[in-house]
Amino acid sequence: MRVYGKFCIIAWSNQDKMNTRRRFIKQSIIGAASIGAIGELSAGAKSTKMTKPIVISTWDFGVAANQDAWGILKSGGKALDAVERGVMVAEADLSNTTVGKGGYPDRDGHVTLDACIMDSEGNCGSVAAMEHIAHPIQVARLVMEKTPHVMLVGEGALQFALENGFKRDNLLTPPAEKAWKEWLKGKKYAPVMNIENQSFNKERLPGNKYNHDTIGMLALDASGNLSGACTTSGMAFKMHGRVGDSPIIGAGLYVDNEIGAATSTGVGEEVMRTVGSFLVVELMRQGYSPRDACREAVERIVKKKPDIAKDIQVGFLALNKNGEYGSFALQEGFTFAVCEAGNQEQVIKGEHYYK
Ligand code: SD4
Repeated sequence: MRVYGKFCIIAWSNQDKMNTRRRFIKQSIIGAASIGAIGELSAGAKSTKMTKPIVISTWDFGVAANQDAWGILKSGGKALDAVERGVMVAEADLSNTTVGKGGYPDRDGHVTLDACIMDSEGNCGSVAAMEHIAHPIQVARLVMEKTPHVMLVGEGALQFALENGFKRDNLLTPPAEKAWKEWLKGKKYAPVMNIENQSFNKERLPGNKYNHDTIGMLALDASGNLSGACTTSGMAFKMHGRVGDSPIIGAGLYVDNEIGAATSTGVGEEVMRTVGSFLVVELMRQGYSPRDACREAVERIVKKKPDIAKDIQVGFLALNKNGEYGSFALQEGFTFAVCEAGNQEQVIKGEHYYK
């Protein structure tokens, strides 16, 4: 149990003025490090003094993605450039059937990609249900930097990408097409994302190794600025036009440079219903540790939809301004990758709600 999360909340409720509150939270975070150091630390949580730069990302394939992000961070580069570069590794990996080219198509055979990015100044950009472009995260960044908008979808997102020099590509690889055709034989529309529970999955997605695994990446750079990125092909064999949480600012990703950043993976519908990543960041603002904030967001999902929650996976990952990180998931099996000075290839098992 993280002692300091609770400690902060109790004390915080006694503060009534905004400026006092702010000052207190800053003090709590500093205090948190020392209390955490003597308390018992949870798996998937960490409490230390300021750690920067640092980059963390969802799932074990985040290790390779973190390496590219680290290349930028270690030489003093910006968190924004690091997260964009990092998640592009997963987008380019053709063996990854849940992100970028090689991702499984929707039930009509279209590979539609979702991505978003957010920087330390509250700027953000997003694309959803976009076809034919292998690196949606780059298009999301362009939406952020070159348009007055936050989100472009479908045909409009594709048009914008092509107008800006992106190449049209066929994203449906032969293995993904094969898996889709296999799925078509059964044609059972019962999208469930819980790869970790293999026996549960076998019946619904025969022969399928991955039916989810978005990459969400959060980085704190040497200047102390946070950014995040999130990219996915979404739910395998979803309805055409279905969009999950991953490209939705506040659901799949949120960054507040005063406090911290959060991202999510798993069944997007439940994350959207609870505006999960925003919730995690707001909980950290109240003094929760990253791990406790993720846990509270998971519990919110359970409270709202207990019948759904028990059969699905959702995992949250969070990083605060001090470089402390934590995670929590509904089910066993969620992992995340951490890269920091002296320890660049860590894979950590997230704690989970259902035992
Ligand atoms: C979605 N959240 O489309 C994404 C999928 C995912 O791990 O994260 N899978 O709902």
